[in-house]
Amino acid sequence: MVVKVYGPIKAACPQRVLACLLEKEVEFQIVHVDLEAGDHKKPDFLLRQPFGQVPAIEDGDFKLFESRAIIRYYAAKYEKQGTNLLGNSLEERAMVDQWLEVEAHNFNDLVYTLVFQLLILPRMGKQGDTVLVLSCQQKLEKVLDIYEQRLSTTAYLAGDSFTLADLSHLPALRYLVDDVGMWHMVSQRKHVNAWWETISNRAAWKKLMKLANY
Ligand SMILES: N[C@@H](CCC(=O)N[C@@H](CS)C(=O)NCC(=O)O)C(=O)O
Repeated sequence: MVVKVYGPIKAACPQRVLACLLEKEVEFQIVHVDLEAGDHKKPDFLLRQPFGQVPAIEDGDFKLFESRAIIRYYAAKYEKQGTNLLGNSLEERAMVDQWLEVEAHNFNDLVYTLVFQLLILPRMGKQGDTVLVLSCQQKLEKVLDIYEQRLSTTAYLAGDSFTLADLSHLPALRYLVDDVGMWHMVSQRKHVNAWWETISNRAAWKKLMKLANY
């Protein structure tokens, strides 16, 4: 069954899902949703994602939204296929969940705000809020210091292998490094930088970047 992924390939949250499907070697079809045209707020899309956001998936009769719920689902559904993204023991899985929660609650919103203020608003001809940018940047520095500390003890966030916890960071990290001019926040931290180099060079992520025309 080919999984339909609704969302533009260039948006970070659909990329989280696509990176997971590529790691798990699951066939998918991208159904483009035009955010600029507001297609994600139209009634037929709201039936798939009532909050009017991307991504959403359709897998046969099964429909799901929320990118992290989707990646957890596919990592479990195809546990024995492609890369093991969950960890083996209960404790390893708990560590994956811990760092997935950190990504969602401590990391993602800060990067999302920076991208919105520095990239999306200017594209719409509006100016970003410099006070908000500075405050987010300062908070993100502290978060990345914690990552630096963690990654000085393990190669990946949840332990010795690449898991959903690392994968989930890729889209927002790419925006930070490539699009909002904050490469230094990663490069000046030895272990965060080595981690980024390793995870962004994975075949699945490179394939997605090629598909997205980066
Ligand atoms: N928690 C949601 C967040 C989804 C989200 O923020 N999607 C963004 C694109 S990355 C979006 O749809 N933005 C347009 C909007 O919110 O109107 C998820 O992870 O799926």
